[in-house]
Amino acid sequence: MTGEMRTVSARRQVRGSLLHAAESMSVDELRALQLRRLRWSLRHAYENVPFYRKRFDEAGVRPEDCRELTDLAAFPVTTKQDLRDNYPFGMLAVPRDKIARVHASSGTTGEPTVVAYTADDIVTWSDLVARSIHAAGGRPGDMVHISYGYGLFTGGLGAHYGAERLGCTVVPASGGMTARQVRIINDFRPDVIMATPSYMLTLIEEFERQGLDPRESSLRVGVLGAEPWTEEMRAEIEERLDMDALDTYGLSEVIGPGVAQECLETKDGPHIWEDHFLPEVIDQDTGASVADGRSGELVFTSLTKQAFPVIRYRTRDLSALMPGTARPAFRRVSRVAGRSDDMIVLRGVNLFPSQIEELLLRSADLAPHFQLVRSKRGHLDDLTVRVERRAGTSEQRGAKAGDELRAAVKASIGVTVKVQVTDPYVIDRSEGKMRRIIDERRS
Ligand code: DLL
Repeated sequence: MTGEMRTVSARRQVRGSLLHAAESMSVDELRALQLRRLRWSLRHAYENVPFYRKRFDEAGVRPEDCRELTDLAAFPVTTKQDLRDNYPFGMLAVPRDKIARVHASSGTTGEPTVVAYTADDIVTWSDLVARSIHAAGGRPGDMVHISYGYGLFTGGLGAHYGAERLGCTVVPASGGMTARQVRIINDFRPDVIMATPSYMLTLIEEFERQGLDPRESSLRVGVLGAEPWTEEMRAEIEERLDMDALDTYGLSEVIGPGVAQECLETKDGPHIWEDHFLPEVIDQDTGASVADGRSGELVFTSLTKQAFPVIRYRTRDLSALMPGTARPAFRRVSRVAGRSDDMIVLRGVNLFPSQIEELLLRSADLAPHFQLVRSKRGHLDDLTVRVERRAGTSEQRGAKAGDELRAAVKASIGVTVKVQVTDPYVIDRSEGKMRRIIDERRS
């Protein structure tokens, strides 16, 4: 275990470039590295986590049965429920006193999941977030304003350590106190901002409220993620802020931010840092492997994590694996439409909030602030899209845009929804991850 641990944090750089050596590997080199690390990770989990030992034994597989990357498919998957069942520290693969940090996510049901890091894991994580910020266009010496929440959420501290690792000046703003954040951005003149896309909109609006032109701000690059967003939202943010907005993807159980990052030169979806995380896509119902390019549930196996290895962790995120472009050896995730938990099944039709976002942002009269309210009429489920008309749009034009949105939803998703167009500034603003769905059916 120690041999692999040492190589994990070794940081080689390509001469004359800020690219990490791994970023320019060939596919063959990457596959060989993945196999070596995968075999280590399976053994590490089996030998040190009773949960994995039991699961592997029940499935009749041993770490040494993994001779090819495809052999991983024979190993059992791990679910969020498994992590909850082992709350708080049952999934740790190192003694508690070797843990340098814990984070936790509260999840939708309120039951927390704990994740943990050794000091080496923190170095790996920092390297990967540094690599991500760099891929997005951040450079050493840049000032990075971090609006992801600090605390048990992995966003704030994950981004912070990565930005420091890259050699940036970090402004640890965290979430909230939006008026003060705008003041700080205006005064300090940061180059890069890290925030959820929905909070980025909140900040843009606050700029305008303070009489400042967001396009005049110093911000050059946004590293935006932690929630689903669309190409239309990217266009909105880039236009209103005059900066490049890049998608960043990650989840606590796998490491936090720094799992996959979109590159500035191609802007075509996040590249997965496959030298540390082996991705698979499976059919949600049958669990069978799905070929690259086909949609399904993303599954990750950590290849280098010490404290909290995850083997075939089911993310519940729906996506597809696409070939690498800007970093040719690393596959990309197609835009994550959302978690299967966020999928609304309305009279038999599946629908994600991001599909509504895409349609409503096509209207010049509707603002990108919306919520989906689920209610019941008799036995029938209803869905109301609450959306604001833009400041400057008349009530009448807003109502017309609402009618058009309803028709567009019917035409492209195939389901009838209600649309309620409100006055501007009525819908709650995001301070982090935006809650899009309000369920009134049980109240
Ligand atoms: O949100 C980690 C993170 C922090 C990622 C900051 C990026 C930036 P969790 O709180 O565990 O971790 O939530 C993870 O958020 O499974 C997805 O459903 C969703 N998610 C994260 N990034 C994206 C993205 C952090 N770029 C869950 N697009 C994941 C769509 C995303 N969904």
